[in-house]
Amino acid sequence: MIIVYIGLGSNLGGDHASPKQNIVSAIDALGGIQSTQMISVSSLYESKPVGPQDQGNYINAVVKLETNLDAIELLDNLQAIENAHGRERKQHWGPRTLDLDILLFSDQVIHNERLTIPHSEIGNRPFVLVPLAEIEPDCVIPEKGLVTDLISKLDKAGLKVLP
Ligand code: A4P
Ligand code: MG
Repeated sequence: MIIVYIGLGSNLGGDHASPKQNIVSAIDALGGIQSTQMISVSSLYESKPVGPQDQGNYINAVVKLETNLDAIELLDNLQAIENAHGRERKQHWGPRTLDLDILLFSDQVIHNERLTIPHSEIGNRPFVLVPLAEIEPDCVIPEKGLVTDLISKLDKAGLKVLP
């Protein structure tokens, strides 16, 4: 079994759901992936958008899973869950009902046409690192270092934990 961390993000509702409801529903769907178990779930966090500013605030969370899938099989499952939540791909870093990113896949470094792991922006994003550290304070990110050291270099103002 391999330990993986998935970053969840949403800043658009669908017909029947808010961004927060999209995240809650996606966490449920992640727990149902074949050959995969949910280990832990962070709090939900709200922050201003990184990238284009003419979009709403994001809700983010991180989950820890254990899986027998390989990284591409896991990505296929994540993209199916994104699609089931009304994901449309229009603008890079633009608004989305659901974004599921593989942050870490064991301690592996992967670069191919479909995957970059660790996620390319992981070191710059408090809305990823803070929930990751909440569930795994000793987490080491390959090629970047200890999650808590990375967090100490970032501006965390504006990142709010949801009650
Ligand atoms: N891909 C490559 N590596 C990975 C990986 N580790 N995990 C490929 C998942 N997918 C990966 O992604 C495009 C392609 O990335 C996929 O087909 C997959 O093969 P996408 O989700 O369709 O679109 P995108 O918007 O171009 O890229 P991405 O990586 O999802 O964007 P980001 O970097 O996640 O940024 N602000 C706040 N506050 N919170 C947010 O969550 N998110 C974004 C999106 C912008 N601003 C934000 C937030
Ligand atoms: Mg993505």
